[in-house]
Amino acid sequence: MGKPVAQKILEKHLVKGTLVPGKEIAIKIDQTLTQDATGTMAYLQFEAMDIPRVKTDLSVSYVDHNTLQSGFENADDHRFLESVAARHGIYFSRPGNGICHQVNLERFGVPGRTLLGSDSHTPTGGGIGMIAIGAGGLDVAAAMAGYPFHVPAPKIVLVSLTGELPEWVAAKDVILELLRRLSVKGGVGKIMEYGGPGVKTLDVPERATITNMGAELGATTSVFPSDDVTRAFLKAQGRESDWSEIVADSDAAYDEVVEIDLSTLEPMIAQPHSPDNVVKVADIEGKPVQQVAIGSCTNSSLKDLLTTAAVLDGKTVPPGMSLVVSPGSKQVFEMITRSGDMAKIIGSGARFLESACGPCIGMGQSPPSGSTTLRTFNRNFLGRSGTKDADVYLVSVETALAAALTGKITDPRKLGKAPKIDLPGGFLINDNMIVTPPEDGSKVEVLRGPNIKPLPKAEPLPDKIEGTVLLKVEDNITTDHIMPAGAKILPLRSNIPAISEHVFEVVDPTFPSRAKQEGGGFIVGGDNYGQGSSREHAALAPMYLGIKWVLAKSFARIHKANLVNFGIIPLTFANSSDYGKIESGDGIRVENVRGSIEKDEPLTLINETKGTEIKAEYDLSERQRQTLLDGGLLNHVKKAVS
Ligand code: MIC
Ligand code: SF4
Repeated sequence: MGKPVAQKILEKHLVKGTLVPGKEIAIKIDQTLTQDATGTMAYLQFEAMDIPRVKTDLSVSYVDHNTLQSGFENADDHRFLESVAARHGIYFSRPGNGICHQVNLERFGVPGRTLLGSDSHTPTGGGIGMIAIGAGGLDVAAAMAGYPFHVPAPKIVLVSLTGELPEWVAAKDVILELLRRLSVKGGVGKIMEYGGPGVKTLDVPERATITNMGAELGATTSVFPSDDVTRAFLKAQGRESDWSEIVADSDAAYDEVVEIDLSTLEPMIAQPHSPDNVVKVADIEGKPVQQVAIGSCTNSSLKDLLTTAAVLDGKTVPPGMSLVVSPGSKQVFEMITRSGDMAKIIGSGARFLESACGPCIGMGQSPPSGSTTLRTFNRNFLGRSGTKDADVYLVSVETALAAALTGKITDPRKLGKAPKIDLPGGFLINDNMIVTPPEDGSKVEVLRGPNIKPLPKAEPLPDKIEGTVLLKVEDNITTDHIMPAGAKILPLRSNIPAISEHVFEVVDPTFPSRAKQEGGGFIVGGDNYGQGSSREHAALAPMYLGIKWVLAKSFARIHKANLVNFGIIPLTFANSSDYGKIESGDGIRVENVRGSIEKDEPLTLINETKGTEIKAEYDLSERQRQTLLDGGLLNHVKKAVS
């Protein structure tokens, strides 16, 4: 039987286990990436492992999330990151050089390799045929220390593409259509592999838009074959020697197949407040829009910016509309500046930001109260923009531009003839914002400012756990609910005591004070608890507040792994109707916790308030159970790599 692309790459990297869906495997990691918001913690954890130099082929540290520097905190973090990178053999992409996923694709990604990144959109690398996976910072630190990455073996789903995208319909519409069909849970436990004759009609930036937003499907990762299109892209990046062909065998077997005829697609739009709340743009045309934002790791490639310039050329953004543009990388920024395309964008009245995440993570450009904003980003979770009552819609660059020019939601096909964008045969290559680490970093001093607080430690699991349910939440709770980001909170990422004060702020601002008062407690959740970002702070800060377990109907992959990494037990209901039998405020006792986890047996939660019992299960590998018993991954890895 022939093999899919994903299977070929995974098999080459398999260290432990077999590719039986759902069973834990361990894979060797070739490359890692971090960004500043998760990176400070990842490097503090790496330091705690006492490994002088990273053991990967390549590790890169990016600064792209926290670049506002409205206080000393961000700047302290950047200085720490730059020095810690030099000390341990890590490349450092300086602030201003661009968004991690965009730059990694342009300058470092290699087809057929594995990439682990402390950011959920790391699968962007699948656009050039990598197995690129998002994980918590601690997992990335462990990979830098040479520890393999553990993940449940995914199913491999073929997304078979036929036809060609019509004018004004974009790669973004492909992934929005998939989200419409499959939902934010549709990719859980799966790799989405793209194949079929339609693949060759999509260039690498378009492929990367699709693999990037596969994260919103909950997928483990997404991957395109490495073919002639990939080769042309790498050649244009001066890296043709990094190319190798990796295509699926003609008789490759897949666990599932989804078919999309590109020629039948229309412009799509994700409505508030979930990326899968997708309809056709044509269905909701006419709604007034006050802000449009173009950028983020999903849609800030050269092609996206050239399209923006071509559509805006000679036009004016109308009064009442704010259009803001952020290019994905310095390469893109410099190229549109030199070519004069930037002048076309500025000339229309657009506002320019530096190459960074910016408004995508609520770092500035929050929209007005009660307004509508169309963004080319990947997430529209409640409050993420910084304005809780704003309506955030997710769209392609083309649909964003149609709204920017008309002031209302407009089908871009009404803009007339679509511009034809040809990518250059060669990109402008200037890696002067990437610092190569010295051969010997042992003398480099690591610089820590007052914002870098020591790492809190997880305690080994006790045998008896007693406490109160502090919060009960519904389905699809995101890590943006658990540990919000934005300009106020993001600078506290290296300061766990301070950031913990904001846990569940958008859901229940009393949560941190109640947790402290009670000396910890528990959380009850619905389905897909912890979807979205990879931020381990959504586990680390609750751990700091004394949360011992979360009982949910189901968990998102990265968050579940993060909970285990920080010694919090991810429990599921043996009987999901028991969700109704446990409320916020209930006092719960669990006995024989260690003994049960050692033997892989379910736990009985005794609800002392209601006088009932609930059976709670957990689906954890032996390694994960041992990790919990040891008091988190840091202790566990220290043992394993020493
Ligand atoms: C996001 O898009 O939510 C982030 C910010 O990039 C996160 C990482 C983080 O919280 O630092 C992600 O997607 O993993
Ligand atoms: Fe940055 Fe937004 Fe991409 Fe996250 S999704 S990496 S915040 S641009």
